[in-house]
Amino acid sequence: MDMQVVNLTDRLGNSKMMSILRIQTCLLKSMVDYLLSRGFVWILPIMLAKSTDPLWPDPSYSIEKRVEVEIYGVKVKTMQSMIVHKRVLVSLGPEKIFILSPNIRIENRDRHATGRHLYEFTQLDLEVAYAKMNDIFRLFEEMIKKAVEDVKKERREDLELLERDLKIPSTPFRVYKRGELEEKYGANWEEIISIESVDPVWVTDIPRQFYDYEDLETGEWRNYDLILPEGHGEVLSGGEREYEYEKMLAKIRRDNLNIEDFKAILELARRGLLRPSAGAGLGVERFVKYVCGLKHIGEVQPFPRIPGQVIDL
Ligand code: ASN
Repeated sequence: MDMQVVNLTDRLGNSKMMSILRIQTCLLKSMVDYLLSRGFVWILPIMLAKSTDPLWPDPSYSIEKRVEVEIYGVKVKTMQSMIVHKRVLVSLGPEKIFILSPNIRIENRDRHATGRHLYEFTQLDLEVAYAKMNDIFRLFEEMIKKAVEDVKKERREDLELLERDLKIPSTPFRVYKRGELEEKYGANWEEIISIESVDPVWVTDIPRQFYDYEDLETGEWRNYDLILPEGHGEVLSGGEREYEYEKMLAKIRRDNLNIEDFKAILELARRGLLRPSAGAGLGVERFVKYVCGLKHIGEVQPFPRIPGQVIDL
């Protein structure tokens, strides 16, 4: 799809775009209602901070540029994810929080071809103090199932216009270990499992950023991705979290990160104030792409943010 020249009159007035936006509205309302009914506190996003997600080391990102700007004589980064802020919030403030969080990740321009990457997107990002992996699994399974049911009930005509035959996912979703998938399918496991599945599947034990919990004795990472069926691929990542000072510090050093960037969260951990927690973020545009059965994620955004393609608006 050529998104270089976006004809806005065609794009925004188009009945397909209107259906997609109505479905997106229905999904967001359903998920927000679900979280509020379970006692979550709705936090507003922040966009500039000294501390953000390093997105490193992590095989799923290929960041071409990290955006830093100077404000008031201080260097800040644009938000890559609010993971650090989420951890601080559930440690000192409410124990269950969510944010509709805009993230800027300047993915390598080659990624326009995947149909799944954006350089600006929004995640429904949540965190729960003292939660474990299975608590987060059950929460997202229920929330996703309900959101799909609501769309089928309330946006039937829009689904018809998009010629989308949408299956209500069966829960609980299957859980795989990354290692077993790698062994069976090789490096391309994510794509293959996504194409072969009829329901979303959980994949656990993925070596990545310092903040996800790693069992140093067994080598197991208590984190997870959620992979959508029909080739739509990964839509969510999350994990149980590290909270011990020495361990976190050692991992930050191991990853060659700048300790200064994580000063605040390290200080909380050092004082024993960082609570154990678990959480995850669901990519809103990817979820909408799946529910609508679209080929390219750029179709979801009124003003597409496709890697390598900056439009006039
Ligand atoms: N939101 C994710 C999490 O909760 C982090 C990310 O987006 N990289 O783990």
